[in-house]
Amino acid sequence: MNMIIATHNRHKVEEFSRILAPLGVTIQTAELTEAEETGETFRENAYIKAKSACDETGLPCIADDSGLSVDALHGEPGVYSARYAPEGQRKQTVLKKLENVPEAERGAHFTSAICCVFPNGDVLEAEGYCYGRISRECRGTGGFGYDPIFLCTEAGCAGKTFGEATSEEKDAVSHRGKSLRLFAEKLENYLKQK
Ligand code: ITT
Repeated sequence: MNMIIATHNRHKVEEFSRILAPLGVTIQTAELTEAEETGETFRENAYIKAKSACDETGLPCIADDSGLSVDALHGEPGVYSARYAPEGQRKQTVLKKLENVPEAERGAHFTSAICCVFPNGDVLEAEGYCYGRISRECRGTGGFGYDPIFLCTEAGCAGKTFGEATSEEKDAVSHRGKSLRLFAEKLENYLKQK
């Protein structure tokens, strides 16, 4: 099945294509108006982005709203992950805030909320989480966003930041890998019922 991805983040496009292609879903990009993310949850914002794109194109559209939640910061930056500090200063802002926080209290997780809106109004949703800790400094050059400071603790990637992990290692355990694989399963069931 072909689907439009409602994102302005090229790294998400790459991850979606990588994860969904083997599951039979082909992703296409489109010139879309940037929807205002007024939701208070990842789920609400994913719906806002997918719905706006579906209204604009008349085609099934899929969106991801995601972010990093840091335990010692009471879940910040959370839904504000993309707006937490000026571009280029976000990782350092988190590191600075955690400067005096001991190892045992540096827990964090990523969330990915996926939403797909169909022109008939049907909605498919899925969420995924990935757990880890915030490192003491940036490590690795792979991935994007907060990847170099997210020290994954999940089997298969444990001990590496997502910046140090290969794409395959990240996809196998990441929030987006999990949400998209769950989404693909739901899509298959949805299409069978049609
Ligand atoms: P779109 O809304 O256009 O999809 P965006 O980057 O603004 O792009 P979000 O509003 O969902 O997307 O913000 C997510 C932010 O959370 C993203 O910009 C990163 O800073 C961070 N983030 C999400 N997933 C991540 C990942 O896999 N690795 C590192 N950082 C991630």
